[in-house]
Amino acid sequence: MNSTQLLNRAADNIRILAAAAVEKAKSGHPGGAMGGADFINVLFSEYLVYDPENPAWEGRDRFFLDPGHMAPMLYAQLCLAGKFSLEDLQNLRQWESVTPGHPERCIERGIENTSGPLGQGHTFAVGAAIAAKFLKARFGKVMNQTIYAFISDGGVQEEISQGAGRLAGHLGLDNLIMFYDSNRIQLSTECREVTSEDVARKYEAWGWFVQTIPGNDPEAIRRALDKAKAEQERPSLIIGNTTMGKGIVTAEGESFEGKCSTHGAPLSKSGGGSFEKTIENLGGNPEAPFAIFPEVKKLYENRAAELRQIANEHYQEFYEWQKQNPELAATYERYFSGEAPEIDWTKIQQKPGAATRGASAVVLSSLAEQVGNMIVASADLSNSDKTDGFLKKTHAFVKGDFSGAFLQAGVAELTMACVCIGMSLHGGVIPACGTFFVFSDYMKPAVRMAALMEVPVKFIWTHDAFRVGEDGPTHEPVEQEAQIRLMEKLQNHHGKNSMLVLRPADAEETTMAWRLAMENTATPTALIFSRQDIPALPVQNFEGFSKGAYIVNKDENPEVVLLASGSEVSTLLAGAELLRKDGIRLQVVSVPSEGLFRSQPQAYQAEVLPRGVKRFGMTAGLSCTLEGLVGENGAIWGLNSFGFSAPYKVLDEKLGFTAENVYKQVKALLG
Ligand SMILES: Cc1ncc(C[n+]2csc(CCOP(=O)(O)OP(=O)(O)O)c2C)c(N)n1
Repeated sequence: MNSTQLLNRAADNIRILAAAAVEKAKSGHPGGAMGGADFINVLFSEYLVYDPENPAWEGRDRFFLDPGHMAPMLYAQLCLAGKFSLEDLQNLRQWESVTPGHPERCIERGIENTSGPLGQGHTFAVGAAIAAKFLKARFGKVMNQTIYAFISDGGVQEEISQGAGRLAGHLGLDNLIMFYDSNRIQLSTECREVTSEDVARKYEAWGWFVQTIPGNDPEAIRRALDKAKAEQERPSLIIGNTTMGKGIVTAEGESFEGKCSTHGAPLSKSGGGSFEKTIENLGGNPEAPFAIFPEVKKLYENRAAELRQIANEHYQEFYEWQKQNPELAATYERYFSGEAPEIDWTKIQQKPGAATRGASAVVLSSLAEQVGNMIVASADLSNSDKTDGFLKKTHAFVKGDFSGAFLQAGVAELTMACVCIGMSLHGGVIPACGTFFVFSDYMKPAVRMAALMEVPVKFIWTHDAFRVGEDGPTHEPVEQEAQIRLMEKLQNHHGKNSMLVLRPADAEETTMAWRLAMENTATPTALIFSRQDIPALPVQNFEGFSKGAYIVNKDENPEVVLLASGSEVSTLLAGAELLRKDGIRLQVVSVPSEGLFRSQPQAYQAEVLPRGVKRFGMTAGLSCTLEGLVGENGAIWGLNSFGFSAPYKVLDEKLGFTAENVYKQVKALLG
């Protein structure tokens, strides 16, 4: 056990490095980082189990940071652990540095998740804890890792904490330990100005084991961590009453702790704190603050040696287990390979003319049998979004039993999305989650993070258009498709479309959509499905689907190209019949993904959308959804207002989504 004096010295070292990095960058957040240093130091020097030589080791404990603005604390801690250099800290927030303004996922350097939008980080941890339970139920003690999370006032206030807290408590995630850095200060106010809730009782009511401690006291932190580790029923919350900006003093040497102004400004700009005096106060050299104290270096060298030994013991146990369970071990390797699972798609027999949500259920039912590490979730709509196709072949998680593979997330779309992202970040599992497309609005902040982190979560969104009908405009997505397709236009840092968005036009296309989703291990995928039945397309070979757009049928020398995604393709086909009777030559195109289509060679694009030929697009979303494809020499029939409450066939008539209107509009276009 390390002496309290040494632990305090190490925490002061973190405070110095964090404050110095922010000072040098001339921007950043020192106050919270300085207050949280004691917890993270005890965690990393005595508890967190990982392999210094093999950062991606599947059996490692994970540390999820929620307040990404506390990046200087994490970087400083990881610098002590040898994952960053002092020079890296000096480059905080600079172009191409490995120390960006908020931490970005980098397993090699010990960063499990990108954080910044408050509330999401700790919800990822809940997802990771569920994934760990799922894997433990299959592989036993080789999956014994603990998931740690660090949350601040901002994260506790974010609404998502309700969903995360409820789920973790309900599912009894005793492998989750969260530290709440309660410094009573936030960005522009003190916490007491915006909240008077009793956080401890709130988490207790959700079924958590809650301890409240002095959060800058290493001995209290250690005692609390020991108790949390021993807990066998509930997730743990350690509320640490900490001091914002611990150690900050003025030029006169008086305390300048507990001040809002140190939340987001270098000490020299905090309106009272003195950088030099603070570094001195913390036992550092203001002339050369970027230094690791020799005794702290030794502390972390010793810990690294211990960790190597601990990891080796785990590896020995693993090899023993592998020897005794070769098949299971091969499955384990496969799950953690991150590669697309092998799926026999010929086993999937679709019923022609089904709604694409129903066709999705057919696929999910088969995936439940073929993909042992798939986890599907629904936000209380499993029988409507048809994720129940999967559920019928398995069972939902319950406290103490994670042998199933379905998460009933309750009515909490953002939580569900973040939990699925967290499962994916953990590794070893393939998560998917479903709800109505209109509620993708509730999930967008998480979708953006999934895209940024490049995690292959599958988002299943059904009830894709106004054909929800009687439920009325609140439930009818209009602008959602245009919104989510922006993510296809946005590139990730690997130069790829940050998301794959697919809206299939019939049951067979739905199988193809799922196929692309399962093969896509590089980005998240959106699958947008219809509520209503759709006639089968007159297509024999659906391979063109994987190019993002393809010709469904064509006449020689077409005068006009008709294009759409989803059920509007069938409406175009019906309109095409009427137009052909007038001798008009056509090419009908299904475009499940504009982003994917625009990634194809020019020659292919020109074949599907020949230059100089007029185009007519139809979309149940905003017209702008198709603008990029139709161009200025064409016309688009879209829905440019909110929807209305009526049976969907009436809406089709009233809103012009009929064969007759296609005929009329195309005739007008051709003049
Ligand atoms: C979703 C979201 N909203 C707003 C912000 C901007 N923001 C960053 S930190 C912060 C306040 C954080 O207070 P606290 O969590 O107590 O951190 P501390 O002041 O202790 O560093 C806010 C509002 C954000 N990062 N994410």
